[in-house]
Amino acid sequence: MEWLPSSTPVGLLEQPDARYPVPEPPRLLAAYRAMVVGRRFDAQATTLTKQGRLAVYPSSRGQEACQVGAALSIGAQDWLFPTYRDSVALVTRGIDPVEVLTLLRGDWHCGYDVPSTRTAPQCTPLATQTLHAVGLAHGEARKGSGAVALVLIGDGATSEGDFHEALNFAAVFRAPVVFLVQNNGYAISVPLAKQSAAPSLAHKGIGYGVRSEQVDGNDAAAVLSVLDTAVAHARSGAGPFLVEAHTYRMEAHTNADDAGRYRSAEEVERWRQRDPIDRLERHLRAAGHLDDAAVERIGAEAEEFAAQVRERVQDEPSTDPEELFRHVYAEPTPQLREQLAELRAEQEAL
Ligand SMILES: Cc1ncc(C[n+]2csc(CCOP(=O)(O)OP(=O)(O)O)c2C)c(N)n1
Repeated sequence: MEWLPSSTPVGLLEQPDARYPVPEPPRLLAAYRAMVVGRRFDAQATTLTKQGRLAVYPSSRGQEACQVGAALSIGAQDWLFPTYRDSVALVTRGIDPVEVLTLLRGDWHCGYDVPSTRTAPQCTPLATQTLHAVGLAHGEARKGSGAVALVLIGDGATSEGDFHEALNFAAVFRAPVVFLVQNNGYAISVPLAKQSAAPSLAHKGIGYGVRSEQVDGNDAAAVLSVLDTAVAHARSGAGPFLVEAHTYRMEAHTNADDAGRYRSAEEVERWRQRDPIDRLERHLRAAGHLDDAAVERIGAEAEEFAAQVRERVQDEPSTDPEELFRHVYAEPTPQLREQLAELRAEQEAL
């Protein structure tokens, strides 16, 4: 059955799979570089929370193959709809890393320019961005632009009604949208087994008539190859595609969470053995595409990237609290006017 996802997640790094080609070495090297830089950026952002420079940061350490795969599988004309956890995907897409962190500094709702980057603001309410992505993809199809929307979502968010409405609408209207579910095992402290009884999250697409596949989310070659297929499928007018990537969140939900309370150190260690960067590095070295000098050079590049972020984030944001009240309604409601007056009184009393 062409429509059913594979019974086991597609993997390519350790064994061939006739249905999915291994991406060419230059692409895998680009993915490796982006994963190393992304991980260093992620660690830097976590450090900035400890210094009080960022309010909160949801780490994606361990999920780099999904993050980088998402950004590299679409082009500049396509749209990306990320969640709060997808900062590494945005950095890989070429968005200024300090602009990516602007929201987490409490400076603005979104620090980057949405229309020119073709990247929606990082979405915190679970699954609402799936509907935005489908609507936008449908609009692009009607314009005949050839653009595709790729929407990122977590395992827990597939329990939300919005996700199901989005799948249904996308299938009926054959919208050019790709859903990438990063199944990282937990919705904060709730394991997948307590969230879903489906045989796989990829099966959730099938009931709606959405072509679906599951992939080893810690295998960068497989993630890229399956996403290539999904994006080509959507772009050709064949309709939406859902990819479930099996991965693991190595850190806590955010820096404010204690993951030791709901999962074992042995479980975390098992996943550390399947680290996506180590696996791609081993593959590239064995094939003669990567050596010690290149690894060192990329590591130094990642350090430099983090140093720049660190330095630039030291500048105090120029937050104007009244911005909260702008762009809400064309005509502010009486309640908003009242709240704004209260804020002004508080500011004056300071
Ligand atoms: C509509 C909605 N309900 C509840 C929350 C609170 N919440 C924030 S993150 C989260 C868990 C999400 O888990 P998952 O979708 O698996 O994504 P992950 O954080 O693992 O990347 C919850 C319940 C929210 N943000 N939005």
